[in-house]
This record gives sequence, structure tokens and C-alpha cells, in this order.
Amino acid sequence: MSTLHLDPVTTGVLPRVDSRLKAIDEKVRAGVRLTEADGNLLYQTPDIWTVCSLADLVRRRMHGDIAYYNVNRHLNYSNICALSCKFCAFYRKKDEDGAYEHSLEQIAEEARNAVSGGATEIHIVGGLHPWLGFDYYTDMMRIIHDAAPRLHIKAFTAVEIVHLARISKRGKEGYDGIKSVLKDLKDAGLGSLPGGGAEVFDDRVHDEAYKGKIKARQWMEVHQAAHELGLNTNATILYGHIEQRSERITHMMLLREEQDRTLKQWASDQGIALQAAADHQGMETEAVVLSGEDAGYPDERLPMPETCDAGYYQTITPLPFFPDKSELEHLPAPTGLENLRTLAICRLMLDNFPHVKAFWIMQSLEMAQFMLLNGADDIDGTVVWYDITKLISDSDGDPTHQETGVWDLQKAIRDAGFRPVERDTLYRPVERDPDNATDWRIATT
Ligand code: V47
Repeated sequence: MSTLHLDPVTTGVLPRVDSRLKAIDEKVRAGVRLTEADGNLLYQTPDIWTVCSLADLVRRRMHGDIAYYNVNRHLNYSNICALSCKFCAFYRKKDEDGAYEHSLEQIAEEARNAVSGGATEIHIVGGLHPWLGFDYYTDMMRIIHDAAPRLHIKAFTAVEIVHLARISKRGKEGYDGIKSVLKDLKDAGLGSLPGGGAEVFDDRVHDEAYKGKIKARQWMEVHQAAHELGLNTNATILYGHIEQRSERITHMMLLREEQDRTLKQWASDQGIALQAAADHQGMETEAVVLSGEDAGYPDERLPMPETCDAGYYQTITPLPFFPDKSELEHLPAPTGLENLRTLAICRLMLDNFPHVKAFWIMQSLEMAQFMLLNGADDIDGTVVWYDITKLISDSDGDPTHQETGVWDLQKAIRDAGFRPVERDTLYRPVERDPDNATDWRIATT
């Protein structure tokens, strides 16, 4: 690597290569874990191309030329919320214009529609509804499961789970209360947890922008309890509002630490040696790096949770802040390059997360395509209705209708130079009958 390092401020010239990244380059190539200071440098450097090409190296080691998409539906059962997070334009107060809540019959109908559209997953989240009882949520799982037994139910952010513990009078039981709520939901049909509601794990940002919401420790506890029950979960980071870039790195470090703990627990339960790879590379003994030179996916080191009784974090999805109609509307949205850099840094810092998702609904399909070349291996799915953030409107001007067909997702992936693979929620490849697209099975090879 050249040692060229020009200061873009004094020279007005953007350096092509920043020599300060040399040590990071060597670590990534050797599969050695990056430090917090490395993460901060990845944000500070003007040499975004090196950041992106390192993320691409890791992404190709882990996933080769595969890029995942899925056929899914997002469903927001209600936007009525007891909280008033400043970044959120989705919530409404009871009786406010636009407030809604779906009946269980409407939800069952949506599940049936999802199946007839070929979906393998329904992704369900809502606000913290002040008066719906716990039965509504367990009945929701059962009614979907009855209407669509093969549809995987990925539902409820950690903050909703804590809310459900409170309304089912288990709030005071702490971790055990959370776990028993998750167990009830799992018994009723819940298949996994999405990664929402994490925002940025920092108390200052929390108190300024989403006071009243759970903090990092409780968010992690919910996911830990889910993992212990054999449910896989995802994680997110909502960035580009009032947080500092260094606080994003802290957020990633906390998730990475938690995934280390999760994977080690899981490996010891399974009697397998996840640690061996880390020891072999002479890394910090606590690190479990999945993105080193021996990375390869699908990875038999991480079998599906349904074949064992533990789960783990599958995916990190960086969510760029959408200011429109929120209390923070005066702030600018993060730029395309900032979104690209944040996703690439997620790939590099979260070396123990199997997947990085460029959620096309929030990144745009064009940016998601570009992100596949810079760290992402997944673009999410057909989605259909999305009410939380609005990037596009359909031909009738309805901004919640945000649907892209399978063909468009596949074409976007192919045009970016990757091989589209349809996955289910647990990242198992899906095969479809060419004569009947709604007939699908998990591929065996
Ligand atoms: O929890 C809310 C965020 C999340 C805004 O796990 C906002 O596979 C940006 O979590 N600007 C919901 N973000 C979305 C989510 C998600 C999406 C796709 C896949 C997965 C997954 C998870 O969106 C919320 C909140 O963190 N959010 N308002 C906003 N104005």
C-alpha cells in the first residue's frame, strides 16, 4: 500500500489511499478483530474506497457471490404508542388523526394474503399500545399460525416485549418475566425477533431523543432471553440524527460483545469449538470472529436454531434516519456516502455477525445494489406495505405501499454482479416450483 496521506482540508485534494489504514488493512486480511480506535478511524478517514473494499473482501469471504433476498410482508398492527420518540413519525396518540389498530381478523386476512403472494415471512411490529391486553398478542400469533402454518412470524421489537411483560404483570420479574413472555409468544407461533428499537446504545442520545424507551441493557436482555429459548434475532442501529459517529462505534462494540457471549454459550451447549478459530489466529481470547480467512457460508458452525435449543444474532441492519414529519425534522438526513460508509463499517466491526442487510426500503433499491458491493449480503424482501418510514409512493400516491417484485429484486442483485438466492427468515435457501411460485420448500443442498 502507498504511504500517500494528503490532508484534504489544506490541499483540497482527496487522497486515494490513507496510509493510516494500513494496520486495519492487515488486520482485516489476517482475520484479526478491529478495535474501537480502528472503528473511529474508519469513520474519520477520507479514504472511503479502502473502507469499502475491505468490507467487500470480508463480505466475499463470508458469502462469495451470493446475495440474499426474501419474499415477505411487513405488517404494522397499530401505530398507537405510549411513547413519543423524537425521531419517529410513525406513532400516533389515541384519537389523533391517522391512529389505527388492526383487528385480529384483519391480521389473519393479511397472513392469508401473504401466503397467496408466496411469502415465507411476516414481519410484525407496532407501537406500545396503551390498552390492548396480552391476549391480543398471543391470539395474533395463534391466528396467523392457524391461517398460515408455514409463514414464519418474525415479530415484536425488544421494547414491545418489555411492554408486554408489563401489561401481563410480569414487569417486576425482570429477566424471568421477559423470558416467560417470549416463551408464551413462542408457544403461540412466534419464530424470531426483528432487530428494531435498538436505536443507538448511548444514554445521552437516549435521554435526548427517545427518553422513556428501554436502554441498551434491557434491549440486550430481551435478545438474550430469546436466544436462550432458541429464537434467532436481528439487530439494528438507527443513525444519522443527534448521535456522534463514535457513539455508533460504541453501539457496534456492544453488539459484538453480546454476540461473542451468545455464540460461546451456544457453542458450549453444542459441544463444538467456535473458539478454536479465534485462538488459532492469536486474537483476544474473548473474540469469536466469523469473518476471518476460513469464513464460508452457509457455515456448519452456525446450524439453524431449530436443530438445537439456542439462538443468536443473524443480521445487523443499519437504518438511516428519516427526518420527515418527525420532531427532528430540522436535521438533515444522512447522505448516501455516510450510509455506504456506515454499512461498510458494520461489516468490518461486526465480525461475528453472519449477515449485513441493506434494507432497500430505507436505503433505496439503487443504493442497496451498491451496498452489495461494499459489505452487504442481503437486501430484505418484497415488503409490500411499510408504514414506519416512507421513501417512495405507489402510482396512486400511497406512500405506505412500497412493493418490489421478486423479479426486480433478482435483477437488482444480478446487475450488481451477484447471484440472487431467496432465503427464508433463518437464511435457509428457498426453492420454488417454476410452474407455481407459491409452492416453496427449503433447499436441501
Ligand atoms: O424500530 C423509526 C426505526 C425500526 C425511524 O430485523 C426509524 O430484519 C429511521 O427495525 N428513521 C423499524 N428509522 C425497522 C426495523 C427493521 C427493518 C427491516 C428489517 C429488520 C430486521 C428490522 O425503524 C424502528 C426504529 O428503530 N425507525 N423511525 C425514522 N424516522
